[in-house]
Amino acid sequence: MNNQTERTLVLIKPDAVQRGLVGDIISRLESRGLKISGLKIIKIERTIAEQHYRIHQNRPFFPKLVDFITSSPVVAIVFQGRNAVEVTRNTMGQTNPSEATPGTIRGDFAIDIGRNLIHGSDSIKTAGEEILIFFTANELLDYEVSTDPWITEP
Ligand code: D4T
Repeated sequence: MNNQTERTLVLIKPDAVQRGLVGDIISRLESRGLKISGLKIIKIERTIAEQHYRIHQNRPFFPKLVDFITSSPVVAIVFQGRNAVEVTRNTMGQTNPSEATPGTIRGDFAIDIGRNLIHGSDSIKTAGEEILIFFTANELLDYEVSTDPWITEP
Protein backbone atom coordinates (compact mmCIF):
# COMPACT_ATOMS: atom_id res chain seq x y z
CA MET A 1 0.00 0.00 0.00
CA ASN A 2 1.67 3.28 -1.01
CA ASN A 3 1.75 6.19 1.41
CA GLN A 4 -1.05 8.07 -0.37
CA THR A 5 -3.44 5.15 0.02
CA GLU A 6 -5.90 5.10 2.91
CA ARG A 7 -8.17 2.45 4.34
CA THR A 8 -11.60 3.08 5.83
CA LEU A 9 -14.24 0.96 7.53
CA VAL A 10 -17.73 0.77 6.04
CA LEU A 11 -20.64 -0.95 7.75
CA ILE A 12 -23.66 -1.58 5.55
CA LYS A 13 -26.25 -1.42 8.31
CA PRO A 14 -29.17 -3.79 9.05
CA ASP A 15 -31.71 -1.55 7.27
CA ALA A 16 -29.70 -1.67 4.03
CA VAL A 17 -29.20 -5.44 4.24
CA GLN A 18 -32.90 -6.00 4.90
CA ARG A 19 -33.87 -3.68 2.05
CA GLY A 20 -31.60 -5.40 -0.48
CA LEU A 21 -29.35 -2.37 -0.98
CA VAL A 22 -26.00 -4.08 -0.32
CA GLY A 23 -25.10 -4.47 -3.99
CA ASP A 24 -26.06 -0.91 -4.87
CA ILE A 25 -24.07 0.58 -1.98
CA ILE A 26 -20.95 -1.48 -2.74
CA SER A 27 -21.28 -0.64 -6.41
CA ARG A 28 -21.34 3.11 -5.77
CA LEU A 29 -18.16 2.99 -3.69
CA GLU A 30 -16.44 0.53 -6.01
CA SER A 31 -17.26 2.48 -9.15
CA ARG A 32 -16.01 5.65 -7.48
CA GLY A 33 -12.57 3.99 -7.58
CA LEU A 34 -12.24 2.42 -4.14
CA LYS A 35 -10.98 -1.14 -3.86
CA ILE A 36 -12.34 -3.81 -1.51
CA SER A 37 -9.59 -4.90 0.86
CA GLY A 38 -11.75 -6.99 3.23
CA LEU A 39 -15.43 -7.98 3.37
CA LYS A 40 -17.69 -10.09 5.57
CA ILE A 41 -21.29 -10.41 6.75
CA ILE A 42 -21.63 -10.49 10.52
CA LYS A 43 -24.14 -10.09 13.30
CA ILE A 44 -22.53 -7.54 15.60
CA GLU A 45 -22.42 -8.51 19.28
CA ARG A 46 -23.69 -5.97 21.77
CA THR A 47 -20.30 -5.45 23.43
CA ILE A 48 -18.68 -4.78 20.04
CA ALA A 49 -21.45 -2.31 19.11
CA GLU A 50 -21.03 -0.51 22.42
CA GLN A 51 -17.29 -0.28 21.78
CA HIS A 52 -17.76 0.91 18.20
CA TYR A 53 -20.23 3.65 19.23
CA ARG A 54 -18.62 4.45 22.64
CA ILE A 55 -18.22 8.13 21.64
CA HIS A 56 -22.06 8.36 21.77
CA GLN A 57 -22.51 6.44 25.03
CA ASN A 58 -24.00 9.39 26.93
CA ARG A 59 -26.31 10.52 24.10
CA PRO A 60 -30.04 9.79 24.41
CA PHE A 61 -30.12 7.82 21.17
CA PHE A 62 -27.31 5.42 22.26
CA PRO A 63 -29.50 2.48 23.43
CA LYS A 64 -31.61 2.55 20.27
CA LEU A 65 -28.49 2.86 18.13
CA VAL A 66 -26.94 -0.25 19.73
CA ASP A 67 -30.29 -2.12 19.50
CA PHE A 68 -30.52 -1.26 15.81
CA ILE A 69 -26.97 -2.14 14.75
CA THR A 70 -27.19 -5.51 16.57
CA SER A 71 -30.72 -6.34 15.36
CA SER A 72 -29.80 -8.07 12.09
CA PRO A 73 -26.67 -8.77 10.01
CA VAL A 74 -24.41 -6.03 8.68
CA VAL A 75 -21.84 -6.18 5.90
CA ALA A 76 -18.44 -4.96 7.09
CA ILE A 77 -16.04 -3.77 4.41
CA VAL A 78 -12.62 -2.20 4.35
CA PHE A 79 -12.29 0.03 1.31
CA GLN A 80 -8.89 1.18 0.14
CA GLY A 81 -7.82 4.02 -2.13
CA ARG A 82 -6.61 7.60 -2.31
CA ASN A 83 -8.54 9.77 0.18
CA ALA A 84 -10.69 6.73 0.98
CA VAL A 85 -12.04 8.24 4.22
CA GLU A 86 -13.27 11.50 2.68
CA VAL A 87 -14.43 9.90 -0.57
CA THR A 88 -16.52 7.36 1.34
CA ARG A 89 -18.04 10.02 3.60
CA ASN A 90 -19.10 12.26 0.72
CA THR A 91 -20.48 9.29 -1.25
CA MET A 92 -22.58 8.42 1.83
CA GLY A 93 -24.00 11.93 2.31
CA GLN A 94 -24.98 13.74 5.50
CA THR A 95 -25.63 11.72 8.69
CA ASN A 96 -29.26 12.82 8.66
CA PRO A 97 -30.66 11.49 5.37
CA SER A 98 -33.31 14.19 5.24
CA GLU A 99 -30.44 16.68 4.78
CA ALA A 100 -28.38 14.49 2.46
CA THR A 101 -27.86 15.65 -1.10
CA PRO A 102 -29.59 13.63 -3.82
CA GLY A 103 -26.95 11.57 -5.60
CA THR A 104 -25.47 10.40 -2.30
CA ILE A 105 -26.38 6.99 -0.85
CA ARG A 106 -28.38 8.46 2.02
CA GLY A 107 -29.80 11.21 -0.18
CA ASP A 108 -31.14 8.66 -2.63
CA PHE A 109 -32.31 5.84 -0.35
CA ALA A 110 -33.11 7.11 3.15
CA ILE A 111 -35.15 9.67 5.13
CA ASP A 112 -34.57 8.88 8.85
CA ILE A 113 -31.39 9.46 10.91
CA GLY A 114 -32.05 6.21 12.80
CA ARG A 115 -32.14 4.30 9.51
CA ASN A 116 -29.25 5.86 7.60
CA LEU A 117 -28.04 2.69 5.87
CA ILE A 118 -24.28 3.00 6.15
CA HIS A 119 -21.43 3.85 8.48
CA GLY A 120 -18.09 5.17 7.30
CA SER A 121 -15.11 6.11 9.48
CA ASP A 122 -14.88 9.86 10.04
CA SER A 123 -11.06 10.24 10.10
CA ILE A 124 -7.93 8.28 9.22
CA LYS A 125 -7.25 7.78 12.94
CA THR A 126 -10.78 6.51 13.62
CA ALA A 127 -10.57 4.26 10.56
CA GLY A 128 -7.45 2.57 11.93
CA GLU A 129 -9.17 1.92 15.27
CA GLU A 130 -12.47 0.76 13.75
CA ILE A 131 -10.83 -1.62 11.25
CA LEU A 132 -9.10 -3.36 14.17
CA ILE A 133 -12.49 -3.97 15.83
CA PHE A 134 -13.86 -5.87 12.84
CA PHE A 135 -10.90 -7.35 10.93
CA THR A 136 -7.64 -9.17 11.63
CA ALA A 137 -4.57 -8.24 9.58
CA ASN A 138 -4.71 -11.44 7.51
CA GLU A 139 -8.31 -10.71 6.45
CA LEU A 140 -7.16 -7.58 4.60
CA LEU A 141 -5.59 -7.82 1.16
CA ASP A 142 -3.50 -5.28 -0.69
CA TYR A 143 -3.48 -6.08 -4.42
CA GLU A 144 -3.08 -4.35 -7.74
CA VAL A 145 -5.57 -4.24 -10.59
CA SER A 146 -4.85 -3.12 -14.15
CA THR A 147 -7.13 -0.10 -13.82
CA ASP A 148 -5.17 1.38 -10.88
CA PRO A 149 -3.32 3.98 -13.01
CA TRP A 150 -6.61 4.90 -14.76
CA ILE A 151 -8.21 5.75 -11.42
CA THR A 152 -5.32 7.30 -9.52
CA GLU A 153 -2.50 9.26 -11.15
CA PRO A 154 0.68 7.48 -10.00
P1 D4T B 1 -22.27 6.55 11.54
O1 D4T B 1 -21.36 6.59 12.74
O2 D4T B 1 -23.39 5.59 11.68
O3 D4T B 1 -21.52 6.45 10.27
O4 D4T B 1 -22.91 7.94 11.41
P2 D4T B 1 -22.17 9.30 11.25
O5 D4T B 1 -20.70 9.18 11.55
O6 D4T B 1 -22.53 9.86 9.93
O7 D4T B 1 -22.87 10.07 12.41
P3 D4T B 1 -22.65 10.04 13.95
O8 D4T B 1 -21.40 9.32 14.33
O9 D4T B 1 -22.86 11.43 14.43
O10 D4T B 1 -23.90 9.17 14.46
C1 D4T B 1 -23.80 7.79 14.70
C2 D4T B 1 -25.13 7.14 14.39
O11 D4T B 1 -26.09 7.50 15.36
C3 D4T B 1 -27.34 7.71 14.73
N1 D4T B 1 -27.90 8.93 15.27
C4 D4T B 1 -27.14 10.04 15.33
C5 D4T B 1 -29.19 8.89 15.73
O12 D4T B 1 -29.89 7.86 15.66
N2 D4T B 1 -29.73 10.05 16.25
C6 D4T B 1 -29.01 11.19 16.32
O13 D4T B 1 -29.54 12.24 16.81
C7 D4T B 1 -27.66 11.22 15.84
C8 D4T B 1 -26.80 12.45 15.90
C9 D4T B 1 -27.02 7.82 13.32
C10 D4T B 1 -25.72 7.55 13.13
